[in-house]
Amino acid sequence: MTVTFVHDSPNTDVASLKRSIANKLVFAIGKDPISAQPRDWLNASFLAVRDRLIERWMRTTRAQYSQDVKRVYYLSMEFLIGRALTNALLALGLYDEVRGALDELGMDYNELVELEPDAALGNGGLGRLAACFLDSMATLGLPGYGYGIRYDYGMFKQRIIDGNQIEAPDYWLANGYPWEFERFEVQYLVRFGGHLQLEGSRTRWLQTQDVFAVAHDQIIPGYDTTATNTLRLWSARSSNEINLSKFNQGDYFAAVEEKNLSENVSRVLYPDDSTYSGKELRLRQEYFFTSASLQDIIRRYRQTHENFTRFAEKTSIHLNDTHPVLAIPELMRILIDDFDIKWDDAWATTQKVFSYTNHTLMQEALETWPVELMNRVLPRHMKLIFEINERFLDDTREQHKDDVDLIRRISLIDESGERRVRMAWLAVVASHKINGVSQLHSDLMVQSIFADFAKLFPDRFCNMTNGITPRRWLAQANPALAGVIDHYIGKTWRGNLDELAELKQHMDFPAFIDAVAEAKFANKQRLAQYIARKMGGVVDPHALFDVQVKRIHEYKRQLLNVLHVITRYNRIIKHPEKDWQPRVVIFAGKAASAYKMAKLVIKLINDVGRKINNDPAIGDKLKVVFIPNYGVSLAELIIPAADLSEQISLAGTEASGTGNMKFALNGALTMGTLDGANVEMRDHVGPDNIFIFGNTTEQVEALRKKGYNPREFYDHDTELHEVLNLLASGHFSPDDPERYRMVFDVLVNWGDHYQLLADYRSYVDAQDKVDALYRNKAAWQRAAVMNIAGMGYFSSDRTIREYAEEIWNVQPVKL
Ligand code: B1N
Repeated sequence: MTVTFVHDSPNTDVASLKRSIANKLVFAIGKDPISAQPRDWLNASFLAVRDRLIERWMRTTRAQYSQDVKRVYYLSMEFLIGRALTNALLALGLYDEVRGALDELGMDYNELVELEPDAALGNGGLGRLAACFLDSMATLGLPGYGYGIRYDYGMFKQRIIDGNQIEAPDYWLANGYPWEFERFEVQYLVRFGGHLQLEGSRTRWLQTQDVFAVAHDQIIPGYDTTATNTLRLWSARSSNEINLSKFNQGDYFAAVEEKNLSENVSRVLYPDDSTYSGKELRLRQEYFFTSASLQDIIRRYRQTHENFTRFAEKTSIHLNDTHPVLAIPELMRILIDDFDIKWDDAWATTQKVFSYTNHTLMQEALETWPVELMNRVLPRHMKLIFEINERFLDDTREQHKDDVDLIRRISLIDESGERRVRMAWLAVVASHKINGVSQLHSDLMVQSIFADFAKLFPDRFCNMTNGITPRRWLAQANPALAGVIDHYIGKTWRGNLDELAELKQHMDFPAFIDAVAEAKFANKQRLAQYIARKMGGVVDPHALFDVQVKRIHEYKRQLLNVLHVITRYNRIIKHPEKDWQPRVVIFAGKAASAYKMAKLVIKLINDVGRKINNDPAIGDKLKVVFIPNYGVSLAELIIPAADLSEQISLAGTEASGTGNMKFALNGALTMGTLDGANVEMRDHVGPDNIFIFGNTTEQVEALRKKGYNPREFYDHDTELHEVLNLLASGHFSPDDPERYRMVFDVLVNWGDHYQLLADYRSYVDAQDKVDALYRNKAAWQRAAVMNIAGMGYFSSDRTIREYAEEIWNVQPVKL
């Protein structure tokens, strides 16, 4: 039987949309227009827009089935999606129409969109990259699925009280989330604990504690295409609603508690970025979503295939860092235990299916799980990992005689102390491709953490430089600049960002340069208004906006930025008569809740701000602002308003960075080290249009080898000396003069791990060059345009095309 379906009101003119929204309000939300609140109108708009995505979605899914396409599954613990409404409207080309419809209904679009919660199911760059990748996969028509966890609580909300970060839970689902479809019928059992029983050659995993994973789907629209993809997130549901025997014995609380405990696995996102916490619940989360995803992937494959011979031909599974690495033993388990497939065949399939992205070289981020814990929580997987390891080490021994030191280093089990499983090693051994996220990072990766493996498997390692979606990060976030660009080169850059290079041809038109400058000024006014409204501070949009927004982490060196701020403050105090270039230094970012030093840096920024902002001798020459609760939506407001983008991590520590790209795309100039993707950005915008400072990775390494002594810099640079002394003196913390003693010690006495003092002079000198160039308005604007024009390469469309061709071997679906 074929069922035909047509939307009751498929039209997309203002009148039809108006009717749809009103109908949704009444018939889906159940509200009388007379008493409806703005949030009801917003939800009605979501539903009306969602209706117009659904037909595309179903057409795409049907086409994928009928063409028996190869699918790519992107497994990620984090998807930092942000808001969905404007993104969907721009993808559908219905932005003006829905605005118009709401206008006629008496609602203000700008006010309504602010009510949509950010889907903040991620920490920072890694999670946002996954979201940009979903956008690009859909836009390119690739059959790509995101798989992750539907956390009840996303990234915590940050409040700043007396200069301190205070965390509050982010219950983003409080008002419902009309974008998602809950799939009660798509449920898988995920098992934990229990024990193993051998029956002949067969291993049985028995007496487990089980939890259901329930699917929640979100439509991912492609831009300017009917191709539409799915993000499927798993939520935990207790397998035995409540423990009836306890209930019957009268212990009501114990009965309900068990249910709660098992459902905790999808309760909350771990707020750690680039670090690793090693908590049992985290391991359970990792297995929970990879197991459900694998079961779902296999179910989908088996709808059209009888056996596994073509599984690898039709399936690519990408591991976003090591967090989903348990998918490897999980696939082996399913193939061997559930489908009776021989080890060698199962392993060959596994190696063809998996690929893995490494996102950091930092030791503290590398996941290693104690064997004891793995044995307790996932005994079958631990056993499989041991066997994978044994076979891998045997093979290697054969080829490399008995290099025992090599074997010790590459073993999947770290035996140096408490035995631990090295998840990154497992990912490398089981994947056919392993990539870093910028050229520098990929080079360092094969020289450092994966040096042994790069010798064993040289063909597996490659680079995929990160990118960002121009739809959200230019068209949506910066309509003012997007409009100017449209006027000069047309609108198709949204789908082909290389076209921005055409802007260079207009460089000598003062009208063009002026229009770009006017857009920037309007964005700065917009941000200044936000700062005034939310924080009560007054900043002048004519000043240079110098912005560092990202997670607070020592390696990102927000503290180096503060040292420059204090330097500038000292200079102004000494020479108030000089003609200083006014600056507003803007910070935003969250600190992991247990990260003491990062929290102290937040306090310091706020203390320094309070002192400087209230000093009449400083006035408008220098302001310091910390904007609370940084996230995707705030980034869309802040980044378009920046003149200067601070990308100042110690060379060799930031794998790529993606904020750096967002700023340059919006016409900010970069103040950066030769780290991560900054290196490639310099190549694309030209060395004259970027401020590069500080030691290179090689110099950092050499300094470390020879024995870096920060005190030499403290002793020999009088300006630095003064800044550090002022910090330690309690000048910025009269209420607690000792507060920043530790900061001084970290830098001067305890080794200055991230070499701030070594880069200080070069940084401050580069900041002087910024002031000089900013005074030459025409020269600055040209450099800004060269940044915009040079950013085509950093579209995530380019990145995803490279993954599709070089790693996944997937083609677009034909529609
Ligand atoms: O991934 C981004 C890069 O642009 C950044 O340079 C990099 O720092 C970031 C453990 C991480 N690396 N590692 C993480 C996140 C959460 C977690 O629990 C590690 N994030 C990055 C995209 O490639």
